[in-house]
Amino acid sequence: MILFAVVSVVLCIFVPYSHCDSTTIAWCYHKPSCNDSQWAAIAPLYCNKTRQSPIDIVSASATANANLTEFTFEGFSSTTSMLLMQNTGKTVKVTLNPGVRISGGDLSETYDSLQLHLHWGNGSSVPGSEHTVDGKRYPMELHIVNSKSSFNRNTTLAVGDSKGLAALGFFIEELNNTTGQPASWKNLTNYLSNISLAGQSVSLQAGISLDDLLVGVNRSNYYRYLGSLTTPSCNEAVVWTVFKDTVKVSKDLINLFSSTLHVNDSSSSLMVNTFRSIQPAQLVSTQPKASNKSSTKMGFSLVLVVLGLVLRWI
Ligand SMILES: *[C@@H]1O[C@H](CO)[C@@H](O)[C@H](O)[C@H]1NC(C)=O
Ligand SMILES: *[C@@H]1O[C@H](CO)[C@@H](O)[C@H](O)[C@H]1NC(C)=O
Ligand SMILES: *[C@@H]1O[C@H](CO)[C@@H](O)[C@H](O)[C@H]1NC(C)=O
Ligand SMILES: *[C@@H]1O[C@H](CO)[C@@H](O)[C@H](O)[C@H]1NC(C)=O
Ligand SMILES: *[C@@H]1O[C@H](CO)[C@@H](O)[C@H](O)[C@H]1NC(C)=O
Ligand SMILES: *[C@@H]1O[C@H](CO)[C@@H](O)[C@H](O)[C@H]1NC(C)=O
Ligand SMILES: *[C@@H]1O[C@H](CO)[C@@H](O)[C@H](O)[C@H]1NC(C)=O
Ligand SMILES: *[C@@H]1O[C@H](CO)[C@@H](O)[C@H](O)[C@H]1NC(C)=O
Ligand SMILES: *[C@@H]1O[C@H](CO)[C@@H](O)[C@H](O)[C@H]1NC(C)=O
Ligand SMILES: *[C@@H]1O[C@H](CO)[C@@H](O)[C@H](O)[C@H]1NC(C)=O
Ligand SMILES: *[C@@H]1O[C@H](CO)[C@@H](O)[C@H](O)[C@H]1NC(C)=O
Ligand SMILES: CC(=O)N[C@H]1CO[C@H](CO)[C@@H](O)[C@@H]1O
Ligand SMILES: [Zn+2]
Repeated sequence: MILFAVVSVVLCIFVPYSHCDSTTIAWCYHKPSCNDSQWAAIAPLYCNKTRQSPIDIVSASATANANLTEFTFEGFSSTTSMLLMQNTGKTVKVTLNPGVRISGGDLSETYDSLQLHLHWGNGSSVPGSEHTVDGKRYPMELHIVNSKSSFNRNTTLAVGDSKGLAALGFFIEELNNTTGQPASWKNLTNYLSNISLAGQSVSLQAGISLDDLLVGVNRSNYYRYLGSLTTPSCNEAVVWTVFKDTVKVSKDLINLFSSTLHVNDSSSSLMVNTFRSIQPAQLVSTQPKASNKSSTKMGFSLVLVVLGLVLRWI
């Protein structure tokens, strides 16, 4: 989900969140009676178009693009960048302070980082990432949503531009045989109990940074494609970056999302399977393979050995 807020903030400012869903665009993920197969009918402007997200990334089909250089991450080491955590009824969202920005990575300009949110299945045993790689779905996916700085955080303008938003996707994998790890995720998930019902929010204490949450990910290696918001109204305005490395989080913490958060004020309806189904493939690119010096060297030695053997036999 990206920017559920675009729809809700604009249209639901005077109505409670619970009515908001039903009076604007009522949409759901995976219920038999209400699921993402209906989005094209509910939000026909974009959800039925041809540049939709998420997709299955076929690693062998990703083309090499040397322009996909390093990003520059500003404010990612700040321990005061995360302000407020909210249960939106569709996800858990953390609002970021002004001053968090990304550039580089073949983006056309600097983008302001607005918020992060997550997608999940039903505990670590039912995976719920949005993107998949070679058909593999990961337990969870973290999205950091960024908007062209020239739009000055105006998301209405950003969704009207085919590259107005840049989304960073990080897969969450299960870290086995341990609990409460990593510490940054233990800290973040501690707040989930404060926002178990839709519409609730909690202020975050200083202490953890975005870098802390992204521990273990080499951000030099990623897939790139042009896609859309993964929630209605599915605007085709997103430059997607999906990182190859995963963030490893212990099972107990992954399980907290699907066992703590609710989709409304009824404590019986847990928020589970918050991901859109896979959409038709798009052209995906990635960094060219590093020239393999060791293998070139090895190949050369192999030639010498073979040559040596041949010479002995002559
Ligand atoms: C999705 O909703 C439609 C009703 O609109 C239903 O026919 C279909 O079975 C549902 N799909 C799933 C997987 O539940
Ligand atoms: C979506 O597009 C497909 C093919 O282009 C079409 O068959 C279908 O009727 C469309 N659905 C809606 C709700 O417009
Ligand atoms: C890389 O950037 C250059 C200069 O902007 C552009 O001409 C070229 O098409 C780009 N290459 C790819 C593979 O996108
Ligand atoms: C999610 O998992 C729990 C515990 O395993 C189970 O009781 C529940 O039925 C599952 N919910 C869905 C929607 O699959
Ligand atoms: C965003 O830009 C649109 C179009 O220029 C404008 O109508 C709207 O008031 C702006 N929103 C905010 C919050 O500034
Ligand atoms: C942890 O175990 C699960 C299930 O056995 C496996 O899918 C996953 O890759 C493992 N995680 C790591 C980081 O090896
Ligand atoms: C969050 O909830 C815990 C109890 O689960 C409580 O001790 C704590 O004060 C709450 N924090 C905030 C910021 O509301
Ligand atoms: C974890 O969160 C608490 C507030 O709940 C904060 O005071 C503390 O500094 C954080 N610890 C770490 C290691 O980030
Ligand atoms: C990250 O990946 C790049 C490219 O594969 C590599 O050159 C670099 O050494 C890696 N960085 C770390 C810290 O492993
Ligand atoms: C909460 O959501 C569940 C599932 O969507 C629904 O069955 C229930 O009626 C809702 N409760 C309220 C009070 O809106
Ligand atoms: C480099 O070559 C070695 C030996 O052939 C191979 O084991 C290794 O996987 C290669 N590395 C890359 C990044 O292709
Ligand atoms: C290194 C280690 O202890 N691995 C174990 C982790 O837990 C799984 C079961 O969840 C075992 O199969 C591994 O041997
Ligand atoms: Zn998302």
